[in-house]
Amino acid sequence: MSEHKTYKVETLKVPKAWKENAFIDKDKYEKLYEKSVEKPDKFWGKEGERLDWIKPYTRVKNTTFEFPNVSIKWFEDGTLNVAANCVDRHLKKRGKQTAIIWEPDDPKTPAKHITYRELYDNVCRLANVLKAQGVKKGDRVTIYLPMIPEPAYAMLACARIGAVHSIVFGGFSPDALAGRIEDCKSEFVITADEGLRGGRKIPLKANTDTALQKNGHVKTVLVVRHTGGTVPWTDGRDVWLDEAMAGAEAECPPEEMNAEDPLFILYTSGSTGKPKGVLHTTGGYLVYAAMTHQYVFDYHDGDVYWCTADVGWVTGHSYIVYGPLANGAITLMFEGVPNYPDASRFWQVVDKHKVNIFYTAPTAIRALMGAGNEHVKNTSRKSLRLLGSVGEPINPEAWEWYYHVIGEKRCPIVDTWWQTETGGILITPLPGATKLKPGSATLPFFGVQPAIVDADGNILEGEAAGNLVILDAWPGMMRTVYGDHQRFVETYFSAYKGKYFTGDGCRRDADGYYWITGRVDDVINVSGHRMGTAEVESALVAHPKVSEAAVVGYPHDIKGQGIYCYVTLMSGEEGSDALKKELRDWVRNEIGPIASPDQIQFAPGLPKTRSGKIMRRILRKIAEDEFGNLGDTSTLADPGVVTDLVENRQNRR
Ligand code: 6R9
Repeated sequence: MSEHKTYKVETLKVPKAWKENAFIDKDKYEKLYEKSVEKPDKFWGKEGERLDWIKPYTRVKNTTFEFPNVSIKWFEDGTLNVAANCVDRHLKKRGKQTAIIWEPDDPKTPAKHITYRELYDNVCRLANVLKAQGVKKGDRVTIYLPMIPEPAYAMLACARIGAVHSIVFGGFSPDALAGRIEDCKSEFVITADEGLRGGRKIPLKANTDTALQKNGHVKTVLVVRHTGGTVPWTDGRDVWLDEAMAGAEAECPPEEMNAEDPLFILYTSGSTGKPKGVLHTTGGYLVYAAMTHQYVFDYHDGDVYWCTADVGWVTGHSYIVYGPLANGAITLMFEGVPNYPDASRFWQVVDKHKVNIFYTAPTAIRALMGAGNEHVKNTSRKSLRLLGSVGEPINPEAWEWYYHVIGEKRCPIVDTWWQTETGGILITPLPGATKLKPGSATLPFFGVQPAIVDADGNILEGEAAGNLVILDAWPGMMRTVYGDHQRFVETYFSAYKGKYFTGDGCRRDADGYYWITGRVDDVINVSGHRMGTAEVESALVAHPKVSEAAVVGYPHDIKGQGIYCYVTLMSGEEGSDALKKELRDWVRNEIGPIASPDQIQFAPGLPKTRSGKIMRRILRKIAEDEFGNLGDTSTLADPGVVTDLVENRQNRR
């Protein structure tokens, strides 16, 4: 990668061309930011007007972070419908405009352009199918679909009738799906015959059936016919969605929802226990998703906007579906992967659909950078105006490559920091306002008050490094953990009382710019996918030959972090390459391919304190190949285990 080293951007001033085009310049950012934190009721009261309300709100902000009485309500006496805001209200002006461009996995399969009128018909029909199956306001609907237009129809159909969707990423295993169906007691599942990614089929319907062997309460499985592959079928429970929609009416009145009624649940990993059902509600979430989509991506009417995330993650929720459609945008959904049929695929899609705004993850950028510039140079990319990054810290080398090679120095890069819990982007440049520094997510969005605290929770001023917290509420934030408000309060508000704790470490430089350094808890970020080390550990110990396991992250060139597993076997069992493979397959099966271990080290023992706590600090160091500096090991019950761990380390550089 030496050819990239010659680029060196320290601080990039906002060029005139960006400023002229943008909604927000520096002056406006500073004035509005101040207003947003000083007079939040006034600021957000005005912003709320970007939506169509059935009954306008009179109260704007009613929130407290006070432990343990945390309570978040925005626009609480207003009513509205999310689907009406994302679809119906655009029909007059944009009925014939494309809402969704769908680009399939195989470049030889024709793309689809779905207009707002067609989107309306599909959403209404699907909403009527749900109703006919008995789905009522407040019911949970689990969606397990590939990257085709149907998940967008399904999300909006749920929103239209007041049902709460819970999307499960199509790469998750039957077990992971079963757990998520169980947790929210969902009686309805929408899936497809098969998914398609990089030419490979994913047996979604078969996975669903496996998951449902454990969930007797599911009444209906709606199945999208996508690849046409044969699937197992249960009469009386399974329904082909195309057939049901063909027979359904294309009109369905939107349900009047309170601003604080639930919109969706999305499961995400934490440092302990099972994934949490993050709950987002209706009014504040949509205001925030729409506003951030407009200003961060500087979205103007007619722009073609492409976010490469999967709808199974929060980025897909807020920035493929809800934010863009609330703004009447043209949003592209891509079924495939960056390197199929080859590493030019992203840029070919950009050229094919004249994409103006492109939003992806650092892991994809690093992988494509590694594939070589010839895969970029054979495309034009002239349509691109703005580039975005999300999911993990972007290393300066990848930033520079993205900026110079992909954007040809024409496109600002917005490095957007946020979380499933935050609902939308919190720290980010605004393209017409913010000087860029490669690797920094820069400054807070309107209404967001970040702070850096030390281990005791003292707020640090000026240049500082510590843990990132947010001091006050914003409209897009999660409201609770589904079914477990106590867990919500404990997880996010107990470490630093009265403050929302992000789980991320952070540094602030002399210009007040924020540099996110990564998770400080036992959450790892593998190719932008977030997972708890505890989840991988419990998958491993579920294997009959495993007695104990400890999992840590370690730096990985492409994935950001790799998964390093220390495994202690049951007595009498012998470690071998065959067993490593078996364990790898086992974890893929238990959680999904994204959790596949990169390194497995068999260990006779794990470093524990006398009270039996595993000292992960030591395991992280060894996984990083930094064994020369293990720190204090004197509190270990048996310091001898460390010698063996170092001798048999897997990641030697
Ligand atoms: C949107 C999303 C959240 C975690 C977050 C942080 C990391 C996300 C980042 C970033 C540095 C960025 N993260 N964006 N770190 N710079 N621009 O990714 O949500 O899947 O919940 O992950 O991802 O560690 O805490 P989610």
